[in-house]
Amino acid sequence: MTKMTDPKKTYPKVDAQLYAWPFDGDLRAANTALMIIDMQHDFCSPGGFIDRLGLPVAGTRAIIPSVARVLAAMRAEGFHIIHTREGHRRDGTDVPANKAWRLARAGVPIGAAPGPCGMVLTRGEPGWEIVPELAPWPDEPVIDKPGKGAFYATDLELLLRTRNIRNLVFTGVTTDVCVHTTLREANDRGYECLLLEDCCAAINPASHDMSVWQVRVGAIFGVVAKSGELLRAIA
Ligand code: TIU
Repeated sequence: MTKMTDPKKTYPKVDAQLYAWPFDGDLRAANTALMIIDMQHDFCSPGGFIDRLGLPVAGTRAIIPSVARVLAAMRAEGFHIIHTREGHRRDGTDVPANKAWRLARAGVPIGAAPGPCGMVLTRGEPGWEIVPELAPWPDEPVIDKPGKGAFYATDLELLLRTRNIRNLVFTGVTTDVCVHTTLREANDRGYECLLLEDCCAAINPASHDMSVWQVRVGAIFGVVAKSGELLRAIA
């Protein structure tokens, strides 16, 4: 089980770019969550959605140990941990027509022709499960989302509000799609966002670099650090 949180313990700021994070120095386990975005077989494993599109999963798999280190450290200090999964209802009633059409066009239709990980992006299928190295603990919320952003059509915002969470640490895949969409949604809602650049990955490394740059430049959506900086602050 998660360690009891000392609500008053304040950690030093994280040495991030463009500024030391969080902006006002209020970094506590009680007001801060680790967001682990979509570390599912569909994005990280052979036979999953990305692999069936003919795209490499080496890059998304490669971050698993770094995310696991941050997860262990934040669990040990009693921080909130929130996992997300992209996936649809088995009957397909929550799949927008254009998403279904695009995936069929790409040769990996939702709800048809199961592969080694089952039907792609479908709740309950093996490919939809989170990789075992990062498996959620029973008391850690898992947000099931039908789209790229974790705020749309989910109870994430309600959950953050009822827990008084204000700071969000972003990890997961893919940097340029679901991580970026969720980070942008969070920033607009006033959440103080930190992206850990060595704990997220895109299919295309150049797109990852540009997505990280977009956050770092002008701190337009938040700030960027390597996981070592966060681990140093909460050690
Ligand atoms: N999790 C996530 O980023 N979903 C995607 O659809 N990613 C792609 O890279 N397509």
